[in-house]
Amino acid sequence: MIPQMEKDGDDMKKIIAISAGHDATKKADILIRKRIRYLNYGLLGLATILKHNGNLDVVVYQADSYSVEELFAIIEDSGINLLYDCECFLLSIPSYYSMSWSVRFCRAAKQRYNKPIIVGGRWVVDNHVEWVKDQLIYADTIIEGFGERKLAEYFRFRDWESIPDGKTKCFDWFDYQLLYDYHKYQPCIEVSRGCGSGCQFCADKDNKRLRNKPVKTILSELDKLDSFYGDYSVYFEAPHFVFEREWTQRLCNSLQSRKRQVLWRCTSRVETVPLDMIEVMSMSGLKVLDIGLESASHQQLINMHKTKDPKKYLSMAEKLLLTCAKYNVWVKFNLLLYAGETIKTIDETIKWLVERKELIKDVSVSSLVYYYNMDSILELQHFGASIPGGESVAENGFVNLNLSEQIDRETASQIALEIPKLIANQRDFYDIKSISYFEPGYTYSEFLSDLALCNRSELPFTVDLGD
Ligand code: B12
Ligand code: SF4
Repeated sequence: MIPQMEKDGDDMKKIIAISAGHDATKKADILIRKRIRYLNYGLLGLATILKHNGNLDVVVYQADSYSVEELFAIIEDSGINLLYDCECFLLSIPSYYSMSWSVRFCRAAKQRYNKPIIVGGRWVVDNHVEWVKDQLIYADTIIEGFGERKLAEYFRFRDWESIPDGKTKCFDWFDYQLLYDYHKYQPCIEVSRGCGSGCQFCADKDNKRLRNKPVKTILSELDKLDSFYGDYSVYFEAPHFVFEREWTQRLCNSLQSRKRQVLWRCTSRVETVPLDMIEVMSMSGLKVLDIGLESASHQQLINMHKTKDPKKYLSMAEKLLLTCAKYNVWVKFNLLLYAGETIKTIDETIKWLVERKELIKDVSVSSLVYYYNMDSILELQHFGASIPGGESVAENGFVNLNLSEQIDRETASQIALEIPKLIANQRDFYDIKSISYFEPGYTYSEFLSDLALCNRSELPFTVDLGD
């Protein structure tokens, strides 16, 4: 069904765009987790196009860790009467972890308000529309892939064919004022999409990377942010930030000549960061590099198709650490416990990290998850991984795998919690999250008060307060 936007008096009815929540964890550090806000910039970008290219009235709400009922209450409290003011719901599902929340949302929204519900989110929906339909029986329309042009067509923009396909272009900007409570989210700027570097565990491994967006577009986005954010840092979003040399030089020069200096952060690979440019990047505001190191075990690096030459790879990682330390850029490593992991491979990784502990600000460790939209599981099984008995990926869209006979998934998740404690204390954790993740204005002393109520053994850092 294609809606005609209804006019109610002079007011056009609103499109209510929702980023699906995830089930609130009962984890011991829940108070701190609630201060970390993951912005669904894919949805905010779509809303910006609906508003500014289609002249539609749209508001974005992030469900974060709120229940469906809490979210409805937040929307109503913000002045929207869902029964009378809402034209339709757009639901963005950012990962399979949000599926169960989405099932509850669709049921409640349909039964209570009976408005069209349009669902998207390519990491979940693509190639599994039938499965998603079976789960979300109250959803009206499910849209695969990038949403820019498809939503323009759905809402009958006169010039919908002129809206670029998301495969070919990033968002030009985000209108943060469309996001309810935007001041609780640190802003980001999308720089590139896709990657194609082939890491076996990653959903973006075969997607072509777009070249970095023009520096002048980034500068105009920063100017907009200056005008309505107080103190802020910015995440330059790209699944794999590639430092195209001339482009990076231009970006750094431009950032340095701005009146207001903004700290920035991005995610990249060990081999991609040009060490001879760290100094200039640091001077331009680069504060955190998130690096997908993934492992320091030679065997595991090869298994996950991260590199063919682990020795060279780890020596590059070390040089990167030394250079970043010299120019006061924090490095956070992302690590993945992968198929075929053993006590020996984990020890190898831990030893490498601990020997360089003073140079590493933090690590974030996860254990292999098999998602519905990944390649066949055969290669993972060949390395010794298995789906725990009685479970199947079609149940929830993901399964936490046993990594090997030696390391089952419970052991893996315990190890994933222990490794960061060897590297980071509460100050490191606070520092690294305060760039781009914590709610703006969340102070260290508020963090310490929240920390006092947490169970220390379950925190991903040590607590070192001299008490
Ligand atoms: C950047 C990123 C993040 C960012 C921003 C997320 C975001 N949604 O914008 C942050 C750091 C917040 C993040 C967090 C997480 N992420 Co993440 N993330 C990525 C990454 C690197 C790129 C995402 C991206 O391309 N964004 C760019 C925008 C433009 O694309 P998009 O979000 O897909 O939006 C487009 C379409 O999906 C569609 N669309 C979206 N919503 C809607 C709604 C409608 C109605 C329609 C029609 C269309 C539509 O149109 C959009 C514009 O084209 C990917 C892939 C990778 N290489 O690792 C992983 C990835 C998406 N993340 C993943 C995961 C698991 C997570 C976490 C759950 C991690 C965790 N365990 O905590 C959290 C979940 C956060 C949450 N609130 O749910 C997985 C998802 C796996 C899966 N299939 O479920 C991925 C694929 C990585 C992987 N493991 O391979 N992530
Ligand atoms: S470099 Fe990062 S984004 Fe690219 S395929 Fe590997 S894990 Fe995915």
